[in-house]
Order: sequence, then C-alpha cells, then structure tokens
Amino acid sequence: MANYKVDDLAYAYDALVPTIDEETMHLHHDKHHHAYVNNLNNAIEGLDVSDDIVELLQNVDQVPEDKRQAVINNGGGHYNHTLFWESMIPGGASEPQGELASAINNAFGSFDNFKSEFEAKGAGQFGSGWAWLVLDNDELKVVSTPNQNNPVMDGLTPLLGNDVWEHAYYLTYKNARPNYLKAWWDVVNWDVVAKRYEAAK
Ligand code: MN3
Repeated sequence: MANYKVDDLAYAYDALVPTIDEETMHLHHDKHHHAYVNNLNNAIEGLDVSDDIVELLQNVDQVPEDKRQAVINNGGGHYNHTLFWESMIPGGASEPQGELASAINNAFGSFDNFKSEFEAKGAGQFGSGWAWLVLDNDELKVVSTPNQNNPVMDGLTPLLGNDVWEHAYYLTYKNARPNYLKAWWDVVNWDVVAKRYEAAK
C-alpha cells in the first residue's frame, strides 16, 4: 500500500534568507507540503497504486475517476514541492556549468535570455501555478502549469521548477511576483539541475 511522506529539508529554514524568509519556509514546507501529502494518502487509501510519485503521475489515468483529480492536485503538489526544495541551496553556484550551460545557450541564446523567458512564464501564469525548465525529448523548453499540474503528466521531464503560488512569496514580496522570480536565481542549485539533465537526456 503506497504511503507518501514529506522529507525533511536538507538545509535550515532560515538558510535561504533573504531570498526566502524563514516563516514562509515553515508554512510552505510544514503546512502546505504536508497537507498535499496527507490529502494524497487519503485519496489513494485502499487503492493499488505505485509508491513512486513519478509513476503515479504518469499513470494517473488509471486512478479511479472519483479520486483522479485529488491525486492530480495533491500528488502533483507532492512531486512539485519535493523537486522545489531539492532545487535550492544556500549560496549555490550562480549559473549552470558544463554541458547544461551549453544546452541552455543553444536552446535560448544565452543564460540571461533563459532567465528572462522563465521569469516571463512565471509572471504570466494567471493565478496559481509553476514555471518550469523541462526536457521535451532532447529539447530544453520553458513552460508553465496551472495549480499543481505537472510536466510529468504531459510526458515532459522537469529539470527545474519555481512555485509561483502566492504562498511561496507573499510575506516577503507581497504582490510583486516578478521580483520574487528575479531574486530566486540566487538560491538555485544548478548542480542538482545538471544531474537531472544528465539523467534525462
Ligand atoms: Mn507551494
């Protein structure tokens, strides 16, 4: 029987200050993420589903219809937030290196162009959602998804995702989502993104 859980953060709740404040990290990880996982476990109770979240999302069509939207919302919420926490590090490298850097330059023209496109996707996502760097076959793309929808459900491989729900940024940035998107680059863990790229390409 699948039973999902929230991993502890690999860094302190105040480690990403000033980019992300400590109270936001507590609320976001301990309340929001835990709620998605509790709701996911409730939705799949008694069902024979995968205990691998990627498999579960890729095969969400096989979940009974009355539970499917709950699994999309909360399973997506679990996957997205797990990837999000792992995508950040205090004092990380300021830009990608090596093969990933070349691939980003080839796909977007430059690292700065990539950042602009990603920020525009995040700022342009109406309401709640996510901005993503994904691998679509061998092609790097920037996309956005509404709510807790997820590129995995569209057959894409997420390499990096930023949460643009208000709960992710409102205490520090208020309504200025673009400022959050711009500041967020300071805490991106490009080594982890490069590992995801290496594994997926
Ligand atoms: Mn969130």
